[in-house]
Amino acid sequence: MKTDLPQSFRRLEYRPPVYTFDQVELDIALDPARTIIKSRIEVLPGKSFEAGAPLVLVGHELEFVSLRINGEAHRHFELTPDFLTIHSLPKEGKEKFIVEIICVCVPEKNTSLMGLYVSNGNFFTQCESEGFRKITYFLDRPDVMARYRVTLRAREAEYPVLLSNGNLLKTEKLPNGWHSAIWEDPFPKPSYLFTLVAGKLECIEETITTSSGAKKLLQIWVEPHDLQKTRHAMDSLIASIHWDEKRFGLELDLERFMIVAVGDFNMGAMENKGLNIFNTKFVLAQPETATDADFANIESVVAHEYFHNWTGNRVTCQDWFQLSLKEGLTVFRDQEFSADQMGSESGRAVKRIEDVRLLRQLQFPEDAGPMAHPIRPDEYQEISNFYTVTVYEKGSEVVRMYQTLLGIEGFRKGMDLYFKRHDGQAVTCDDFLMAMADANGKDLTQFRNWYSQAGTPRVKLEEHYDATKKQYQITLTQSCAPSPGQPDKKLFHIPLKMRLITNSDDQVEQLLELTQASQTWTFDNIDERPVLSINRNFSAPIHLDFEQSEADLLTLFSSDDDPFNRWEAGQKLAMQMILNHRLPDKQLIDAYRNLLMDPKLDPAFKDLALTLPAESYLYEQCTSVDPQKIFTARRAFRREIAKQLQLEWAALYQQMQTPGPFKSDAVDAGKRALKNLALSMLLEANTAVWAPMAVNQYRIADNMTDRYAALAGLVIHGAREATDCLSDFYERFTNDALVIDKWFGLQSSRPPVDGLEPTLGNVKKLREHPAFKMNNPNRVRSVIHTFCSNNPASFHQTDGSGYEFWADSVLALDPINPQVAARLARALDRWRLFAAPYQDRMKSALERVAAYQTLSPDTREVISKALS
Ligand code: 0A1
Ligand code: ZN
Repeated sequence: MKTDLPQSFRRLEYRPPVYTFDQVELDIALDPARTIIKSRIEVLPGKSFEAGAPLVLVGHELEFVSLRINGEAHRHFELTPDFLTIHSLPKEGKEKFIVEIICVCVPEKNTSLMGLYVSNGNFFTQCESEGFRKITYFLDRPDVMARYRVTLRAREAEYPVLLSNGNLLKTEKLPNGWHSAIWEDPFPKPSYLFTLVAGKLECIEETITTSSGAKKLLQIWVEPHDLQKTRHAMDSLIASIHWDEKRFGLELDLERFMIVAVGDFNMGAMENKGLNIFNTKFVLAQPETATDADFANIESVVAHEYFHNWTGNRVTCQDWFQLSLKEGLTVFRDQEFSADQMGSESGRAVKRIEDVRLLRQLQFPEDAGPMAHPIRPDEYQEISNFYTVTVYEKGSEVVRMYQTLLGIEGFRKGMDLYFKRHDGQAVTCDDFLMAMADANGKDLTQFRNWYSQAGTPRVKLEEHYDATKKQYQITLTQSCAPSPGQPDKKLFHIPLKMRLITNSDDQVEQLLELTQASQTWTFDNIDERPVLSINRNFSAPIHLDFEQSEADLLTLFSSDDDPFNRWEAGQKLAMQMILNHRLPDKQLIDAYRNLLMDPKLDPAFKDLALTLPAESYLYEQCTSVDPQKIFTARRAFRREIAKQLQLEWAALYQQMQTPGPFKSDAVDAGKRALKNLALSMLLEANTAVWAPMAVNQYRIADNMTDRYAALAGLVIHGAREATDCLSDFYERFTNDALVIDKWFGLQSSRPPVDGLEPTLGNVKKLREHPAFKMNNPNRVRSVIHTFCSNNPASFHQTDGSGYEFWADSVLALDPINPQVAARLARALDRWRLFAAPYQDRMKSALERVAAYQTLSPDTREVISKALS
């Protein structure tokens, strides 16, 4: 019977597979209109096997052609849109048997970009999480790990390059202009790590020697015209390989490792074994076309995918509820790598601040909204909706807390034990926790609650100083608000790094472990009232409720030796004032000035210290958000800093110039960041006066960071010169899709400017622009997602026009690409947090989308959870 109720999958319903696969042979004849897939699978009884059990394979949007078992045509099967159920197996399935299936798929019609698809005339696949079922009927689940041998066939003139996982065994010319390549992957893998690529591509390559003395071939494959933009990705790959050997003793296990770039991709990149597929955005860069942020992102995504080779591929997930096992751990590893690449302690701190900013801007709202879920979710309807900032970024924070609790060496011991126990297996988050606990003899029972509970814990802090006893006390009380399906929360194990700042400088950093509802710590022999620096380096991902005086915050902001907390104190001061509609007072302006002019401080740190908290983070501090009021208060606060420090900004703009040839290192990138903040502040202070300087920077820039920053400053501040520069930018870079994405994105992100047409009108025009393509995720994200998720003051209008645009866009995108649509659908998640006029209109827009009968399961889950 067909039911319209969405199907839910539950973690506790996990059963090991009934059958499992040993060797898998695929023979794929590639044709955009009709690709023929022949599979030959060795099937064995699995852990849940019972004699006579049918073999149930999943398949989606496939044309079934034939089935053979042990070489004979087999008729005992049922075929439904999603399953091929095979009955009457030889010897009741008790012994190994061979299944051979032929089926067909249509890559050129595949706009979902899951399974096998065509992008700019070339073939690519995306199988995580459940894309392999769109290529052939299979046990498409991560705990079925098989060895693959793959034969690819295609017309040679159109598809000269044929790639798949592992090692190339053989290539051959075939009749009628076809050719073939046979690839074999020596490592057993789940189907989500399978991939193939075919087309007109070229590569740069390098040979390196790894720690054991083995030679490895590294290749980066791109469309021929992009070849000169691959150097940075290659350097990042080599650095990642060496870093993983040094930090974790993990060596590349394949003879060759390839990266391929594709312009149509739903996510950032994918860690397929030995053949990573990347969104072009995270591969292609040269100074003229990519910003410093792009360079840094490429370095971290290349590292992330490479690190998955061990954390994800060698040891994979038992089921998709365990996604954070590989993702949280791998994000932690890439964050640590990028921090080390900064080349200094202050650089490490800058990276940490950037990561925490992102967490608070994106993950804290998620954790407080209708899609809140533990890093190891208990239930999902569509797993692709759970590639979230919670699973990734909060997951990484949880891994970081092990390191905080166990120390760097203890953490390494835990990692070593994890690989010793589980190499080649599909395991759970619990297995990881047990490896950490056993390797260190530490009881981590209560730490488990970080995996099972959603929501950001709150820690309330009360301090007391007794001058006569020379005693200082702090009391910490933890709580966590209810989240969907979790009304009551258990206590968390929260590691808090702290230090008492005193004039005598005699206190050292300590680690407090908050495990009870409320705990008090007493510090003796404290001669004068100290200033508390707590949750240093953001040791726990919590909300801290601590009414620290402005005087203490100013002390921390000017002298805390923990750079994270120094930054944090400044953020807190600014946040409190903005939310109270206050402008920065003289003391704060003086503190900003001293910080900006301190020659010992890293320019990148200064840039972050003077960057105000994001609007989305400010929303989370309120009970009834008026986005226009918050925008106005934040902007007024910023303008005041800009005006009061205009001389300093002008001086910094000069001091931070980086003469000589362009260098993309962290030092010069930090200088550019601060210089461009100075430019933006000058434009904020007086647009008309400073616009010519911005135009000049735009014109003479030899790199995209400076050119884009100048253009952005002009656009965002509504300078009259912006129009000409925007046209010039489009013409200069017409043929570079990633730069044109920036052109679209910048216009969509323009906040309201007095006297200018609201941004929505322009966004609608951009959607009609000949270069706008609804089936290219990068383009869609740069126009639509940017407007709906990254331009709050333009999006949230009392007339609801932004929400209507959102609803129209979700409905238009959903039939083309459900994953990209479902992500856009999340833009209204926090609707209940807003003041009445906004909230009512958001609800109507959500209901309009919900009323659509034919929504994809992806979008349906997001919308129905938002409304529930
Ligand atoms: N595992 C990848 C993320 C990823 C997930 C799903 C995809 O399907 C569209 C693509 C990529 C990572 O963590 O990098
Ligand atoms: Zn990942």
